[in-house]
Amino acid sequence: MLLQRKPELTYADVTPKEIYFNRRKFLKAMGITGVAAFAGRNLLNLASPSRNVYAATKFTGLIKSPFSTTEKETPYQDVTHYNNFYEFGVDKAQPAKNAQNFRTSPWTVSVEGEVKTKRKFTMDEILKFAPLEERIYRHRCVEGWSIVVPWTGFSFNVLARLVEPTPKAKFVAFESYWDLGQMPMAKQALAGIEFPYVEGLRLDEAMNPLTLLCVGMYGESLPNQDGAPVRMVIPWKYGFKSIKSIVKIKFVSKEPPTTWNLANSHEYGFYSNVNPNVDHPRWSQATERRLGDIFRRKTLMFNGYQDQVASLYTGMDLKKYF
Ligand SMILES: Nc1nc2c(c(=O)[nH]1)N[C@H]1C(S)=C(S)[C@@H](COP(=O)(O)O)O[C@H]1N2
Ligand SMILES: [Mo]
Repeated sequence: MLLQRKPELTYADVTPKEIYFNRRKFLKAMGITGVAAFAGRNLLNLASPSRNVYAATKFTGLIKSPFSTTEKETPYQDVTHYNNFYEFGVDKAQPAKNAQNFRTSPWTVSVEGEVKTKRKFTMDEILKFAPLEERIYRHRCVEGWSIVVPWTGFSFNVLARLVEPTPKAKFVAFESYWDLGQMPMAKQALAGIEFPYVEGLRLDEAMNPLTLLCVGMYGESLPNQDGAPVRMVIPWKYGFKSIKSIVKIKFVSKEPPTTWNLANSHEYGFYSNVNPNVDHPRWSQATERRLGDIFRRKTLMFNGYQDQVASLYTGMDLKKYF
């Protein structure tokens, strides 16, 4: 469902008075206390119950993250109409059109593998894990364009700590939703990649506080074309690592396969850290064009997040492990 930007409303504005004032009592009666109440603070559901309830959710009371850049945000229109989401077509304009009727509710994410507590989580449960933050990140696609987006979410390590990885867990494997009924273009013959879309991170990369489990952007739930209802955002890596519409998260002992590496291992490595000194065979990675800008700018090592992440790669030859 394509979002219209909505004016600021508070919970009280859209809620009948009795419900608003009795809400705390109601939550208590439902047994929803403590952490669960965070979601109540953050969520404002303006949806008609028909299709994607999350796609019409406006978040309130988001915590401002110290990890945010102060650079100018890319216009909402650009970020929602210039997308890579091959399940809905390979052209940048296609996902905004073809994902409109994508059903993202109900939705569950299965968390499995080397963890103490394997579990399936509903979106409602995920939204209650932690207070939601707004994180304004630079995001760079390997094709040479970049954006600055105010994402909504919390560190992935919150989820990881909840399910408790065992000592055997060394990597995390992610898998996207895949259904030819809803995604008729999600065929290898049409898109040139295999489905379901899969991605992976080393466990320490996944646990780094910058690694975001993302449920929204621009203060609202994710538009379908940007990976509703839940995706990853890993700001120091090329965009394709930030897998969309996640249905499975598996903690594993070996480096998991990743979609673009399977498609072309010479062009796409497992790590795929933004690195202006290592060119992609078809695109120089030295510069990038921010959507909306005319001139290109220099690409920064680790996309400018070197202070937070360089130590993850000490002693590694980043030309070899590209
Ligand atoms: N499931 C899935 N996730 C995906 C992709 C995709 O095709 N399918 N494209 C990736 C690429 S190449 C980029 S650049 C980002 C784009 O995210 P955005 O459209 O929200 O800017 O999503 C990544 N996640
Ligand atoms: Mo990308």
